[in-house]
Amino acid sequence: MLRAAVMHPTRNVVDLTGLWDFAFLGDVEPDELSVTDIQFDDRMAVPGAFDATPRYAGKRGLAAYRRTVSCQGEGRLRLVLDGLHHWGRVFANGRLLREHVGGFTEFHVDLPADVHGQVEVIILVDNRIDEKRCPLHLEYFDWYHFGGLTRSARMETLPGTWIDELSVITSDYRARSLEVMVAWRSAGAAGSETTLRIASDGRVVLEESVKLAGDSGALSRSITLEGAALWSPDDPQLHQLEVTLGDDRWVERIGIREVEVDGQRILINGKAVRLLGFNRHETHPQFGPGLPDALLVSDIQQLKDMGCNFVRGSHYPQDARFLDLCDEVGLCVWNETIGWQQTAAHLNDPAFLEGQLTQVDEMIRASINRPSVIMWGLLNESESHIAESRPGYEKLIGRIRQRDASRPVTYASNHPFDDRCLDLCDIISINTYPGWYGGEIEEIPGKLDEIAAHLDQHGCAEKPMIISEIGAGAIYGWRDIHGERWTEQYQEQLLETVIRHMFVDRDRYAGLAIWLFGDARTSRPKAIGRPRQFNNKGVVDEYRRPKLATALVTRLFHELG
Ligand code: ADA
Repeated sequence: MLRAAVMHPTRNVVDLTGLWDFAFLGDVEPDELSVTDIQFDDRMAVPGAFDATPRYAGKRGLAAYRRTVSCQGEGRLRLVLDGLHHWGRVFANGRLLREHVGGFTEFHVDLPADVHGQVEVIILVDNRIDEKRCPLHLEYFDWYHFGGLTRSARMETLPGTWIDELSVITSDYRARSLEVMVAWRSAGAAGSETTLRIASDGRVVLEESVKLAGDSGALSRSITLEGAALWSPDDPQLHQLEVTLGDDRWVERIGIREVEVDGQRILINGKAVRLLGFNRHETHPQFGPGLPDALLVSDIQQLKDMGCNFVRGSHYPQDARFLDLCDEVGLCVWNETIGWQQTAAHLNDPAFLEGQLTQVDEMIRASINRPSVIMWGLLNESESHIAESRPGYEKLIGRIRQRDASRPVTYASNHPFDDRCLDLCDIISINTYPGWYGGEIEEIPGKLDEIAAHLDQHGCAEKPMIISEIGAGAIYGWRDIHGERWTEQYQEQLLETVIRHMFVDRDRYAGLAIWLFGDARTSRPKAIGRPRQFNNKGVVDEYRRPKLATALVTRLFHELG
C-alpha cells in the first residue's frame, strides 16, 4: 500500500508493493556476483521479511529481489524504498546504482537519465550480521534482525525540476503560522522563472514567481492558515498542504501543533500532556518487521483502546504507514534512530557514527512533517555514562537539532545515577526494571523515588522526566495462584504498582512508555531470560492476544487520561 501522507499527483507513481521475483543466494559475497546470472526461483512479498517465511526462517545470507517496472513519460526515474534490511545494493537494467546501509529508513535511488520505459530492478539484500558492512545491526541486540524489503516501495517519474524535500513546521500555533521550506533540484540548470504556489485544503495561500538558479536550492516561506483547526492527541485535526513548484506538486498532510518543554511538563499547543503508552517493536512472527496494513491497524486499535496517547518506536524509525495512522488517531510518537546498548568504542567508530548520521538524516527527512512525531530520540541505553561517549552524543544530537529545531530531543538512559550526557537533552528518559531484574514489587516506589530525587538534585529538576522502559516478563496463558515471576499476574501487579506510584502518588513524571506492547522475537540467548527466544514483556503476545495486564492498563490509563 502506498503511504497516505505524501502524494505526488503530477508524477507517474508506480506502486511496487506486492509480489517480486526472489532468490536466496546464501553465503555469497556481493562483489563476486554477477546479477544477470541470478536464477530467480521463488516469489516474495513486499513489504515482507524473507526470513520470516517458513522456507527461509532463520537463514542469513544474500538474497535478491527482481521486478520489471513499466514507467511512463520521459522524466528522470526515482526508485523509493521505505525500508531495506539491512544492507543492500540497487541495480537498474544491470547497472549498480547505489548501496544502502541500515534498515528502517526511507531512501531513494535516482536512475540515470537514459533509463526509461521497461526497467528491470534488481535489489540485493543482505541480512548477515557484519559489523564492518553494516555497523548499525549487531547480533547482541534484544531483537531479531530480519531481512528483506520490509516496507513500501515505488517508482516515480520526476519532472525537469522537482521538489526534493519539504518541511512544514508550526512556528506559532496561536497565529496558525507555519514555516515552509521547499528544497528543489533540477536535472539541468534551472535558471528560469517559475511559479511557487502553496494551497491549504484547496485554498491558495501563497503564489509567486521565483527564479531558480543552478541545479538545486531551497526556498523558505512563512504562511498563515487562518482559522485552521489545531492537531492535538485529543483532537488530531489534519490539513492538506499542496506545494507546487513549476511542474511538480507535493501534497503533504500536516497538523498544526507546537511541542514545547516547560519545566517538568511537555506542552502541546500550550497544554500540558501526560504521555501514557508503550514501547512497540514493529514485528510479528509471520511477517517480521514487514507488517501488513491489517496488522498496523490492529496495533493502533489496541493501543488506542488501552487509552494510550503515546508510543515509543523502540528502537528504530517507524514505518511511514504506522505514522500515517498515528497522525490520524492522535498517538504521540517518540521516533528514534536504531540503537541498542552501544559502547563508547562504537561512539568513537567513524563508520558507526556515519551510519547513525545517515539514520538521523533519513528519519527526519521522512517524518519531519508528521504532527504525531513529537520528539526525536537516539541510541537506546548506550554508554552515556562514559566520558569518551560524549562527543558522539554531541555530534548526533547536534545533527538532529540542525535538521529540526522544533522538537525536543531525548534518549533512553539506563544510567540514572552517573549519566554524563543528560544535559544535552530536553527530556530526561530513564529505563529501569525494579521488581524484575532484582528486587521485589514492593520496592518499586522507593527505587523510582531514588532515581527521580538523584536526577533532580543533579541538574534535571527543570526538565520533564519520562520512564521510557519498565516492565516484567509474562508468558501468555501462564496464570498461577502463586503469582510468581513470568506469570501474567506478576506482570499485572508490577505494572499496577508502577502506574499508581508514578501518576497517583507522585506528580513528577511527564510520561510512561511501558516495556512492552507485544512480545517480540529476539536473538538474545534464552539463558539470560528470553524463554521461547522472545522478549516476553508484552502486555499482548506476539500474535496480539491480550494478557491480564491489558485490562489493567486499559482501566488505569482511562482513569488517568
Ligand atoms: C532494555 C532494552 C530493551 C529490552 C529490555 C529488557 O531496557 O532497552 O530493548 O532489552 O531492556 O527486556 O530487558
